[in-house]
Amino acid sequence: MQTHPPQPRRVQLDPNIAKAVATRLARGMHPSLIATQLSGLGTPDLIQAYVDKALSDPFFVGAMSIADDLRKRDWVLECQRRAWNQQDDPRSVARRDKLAADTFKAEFACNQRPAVISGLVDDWPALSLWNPDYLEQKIGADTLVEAQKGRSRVANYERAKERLRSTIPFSELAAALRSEEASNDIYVTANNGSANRQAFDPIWSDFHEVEGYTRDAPGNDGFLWIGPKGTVTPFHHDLTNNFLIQVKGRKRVHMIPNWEEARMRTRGKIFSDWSLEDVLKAGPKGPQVMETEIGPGDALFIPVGWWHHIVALDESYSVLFTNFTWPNNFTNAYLPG
Ligand SMILES: O=C(O)CCC(=O)C(=O)O
Repeated sequence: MQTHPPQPRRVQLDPNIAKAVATRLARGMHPSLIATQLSGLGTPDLIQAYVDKALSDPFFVGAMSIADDLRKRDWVLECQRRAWNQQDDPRSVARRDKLAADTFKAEFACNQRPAVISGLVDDWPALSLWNPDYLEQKIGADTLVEAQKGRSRVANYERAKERLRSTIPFSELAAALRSEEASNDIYVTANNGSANRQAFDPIWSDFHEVEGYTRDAPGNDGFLWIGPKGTVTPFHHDLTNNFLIQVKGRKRVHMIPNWEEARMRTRGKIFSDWSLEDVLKAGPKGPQVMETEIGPGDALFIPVGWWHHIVALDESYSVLFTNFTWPNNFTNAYLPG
């Protein structure tokens, strides 16, 4: 007599149950635990029937092999997290003064560790010169500049940055800088860099490359972040190593290591759905957060892929470099072309 292998029980698929079962299977959860977790959606027999159906589908089984690979990679990242937490103070960002570039490269850049380095730009005229009156006089009150404007009206203002690009006379930015009131409404960001390069040319000689760290790179010789007290750059990561030099004012910085990717609620490739408040409340289930403050003359190294959230505590002027004297080409490993 011919025998047939048992056929999976036929079920009329409820897409919500199918999705709930499939995501748990892909995370490596045992079917009995899936049945317990999903008891609100159906009996253990019904949930088992969904499990059998998924595991007999070659498309699902193919996708599961990718899920297995990803779980292995998450384990590698989890090992980094645990090892990092064995430090005495895993929540603080290292500080160094006048660090030689090759020591910085070996200790921080190649190890992908964040750091604040002071004393590298003490000779920049910008440190003593930049304020709203000086900039207005050098750039011109009527000169048109590009800024992100209307940020306070849009919840996801960084994701909506293309829509919020606005052309304003420099005097409008200067007035916002002079205001005592904290505001996140107007901010000249790195994203406005190419549009503003010509208008800001008169202040470009107020700063220069950081010897040994960054190099002269035509078309990539710095980006400005200029805004009033109260600007907020929400959690995101960049696809390059960044060197954010604070010229004037203080900024509070929260950083999350790149090995926290799985906990980051990533949205739109580089943004996160976490607010600062929620991430600080999340405790050990959430990503681990580091905190520091930068002030005039500090250079903050933000390793590629590290999440950061930055609040200006004062009227603030920063210069961002990505043109290190060593390679900084990581983008095409994620976004080819
Ligand atoms: O200073 C800020 O507001 C944001 C800076 C930033 O995101 C960066 O340098 O990557």
